[in-house]
Amino acid sequence: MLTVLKLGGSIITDKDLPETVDSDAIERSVDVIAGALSSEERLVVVHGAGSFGHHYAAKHGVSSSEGTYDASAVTEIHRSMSDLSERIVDALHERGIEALPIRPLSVASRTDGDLQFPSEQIAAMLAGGFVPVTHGDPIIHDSGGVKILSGDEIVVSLASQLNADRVGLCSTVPGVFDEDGDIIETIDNYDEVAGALGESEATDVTGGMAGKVRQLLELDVPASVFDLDQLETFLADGTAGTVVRGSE
Ligand code: IP8
Repeated sequence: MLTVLKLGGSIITDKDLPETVDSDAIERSVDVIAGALSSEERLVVVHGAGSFGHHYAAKHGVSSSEGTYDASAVTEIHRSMSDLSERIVDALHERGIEALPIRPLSVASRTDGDLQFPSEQIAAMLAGGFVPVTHGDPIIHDSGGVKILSGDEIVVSLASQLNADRVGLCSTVPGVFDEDGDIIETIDNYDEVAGALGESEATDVTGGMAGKVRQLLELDVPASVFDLDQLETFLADGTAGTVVRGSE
C-alpha cells in the first residue's frame, strides 16, 4: 500500500506571518502519521510552502508562470523551503520514522511544459523502508528561467509514476466547499465546481484550491482533500473529506 500525502503549507505554517511554522500542527500531523504507519505501509510526504516559500516567491515576483534568472532570489526561496522541510523531517525522526529529504530544485525541471521529476531514487528509498519527504520548490524551465513548482503537482507526478494506491491533501479546510458552504462529497468534473472554487486568501503563488482540484483530476486514483482532524481517518480508510476522481 503506497500513500502519497501532502501536508498543506497553510496547516504546517502560519500563512500570514513570514517564515513561521505552526509547531502544534506539525506535531499533530507527525503523531498521526507515526500512529498509522505499519511496516507494510509505504508513504511519500510532500509538503507545501505556506509562509516560507510563498513569501519569498512573492518578494521576488516568481510564480508558476513568472520565472527568474536571479540565482540569489532562487536560492533564497529554496533555502526557506529547505528550512521548512528540515522541520518536518526532524519531527518525523523524533517519532522514529526514517524520513529522507528530496530537494526538487536539485532534481526536477520542466521541458515544453512537462514536469520532469525523477522517481527512481524515491522508489529505491521506499523499497529500503524510508519515507521520502519532498516539497514545492523553484525549478528550472527550458524557457523563462526558474519558476515555482507546487507540491500539488509533485503529488500528481509521483502518485502516477509510483502507482500510488491513495492520495491525500491535508489542508486547512475539511474538504472542497460548494457555493452554499457545504462540503462537496465527490468531484469528477472541474467545470461543475469552477464557480465554487475561490482564490486563496493569503499569498499563494500556485493557485489555491482551484489549482489543487485541477491537479487531482489528472490522477487515475482517487484523491481526498481533508483537514488535520480527518488525517487519521484518511490514513485508516483511504478517503476523507472531498474525494476527487479523475480518469479512473
Ligand atoms: O505550497 C509552493 O508549493 P505549494 C512552493 O505546494 C513555493 O504550492 C516555493 C512557493
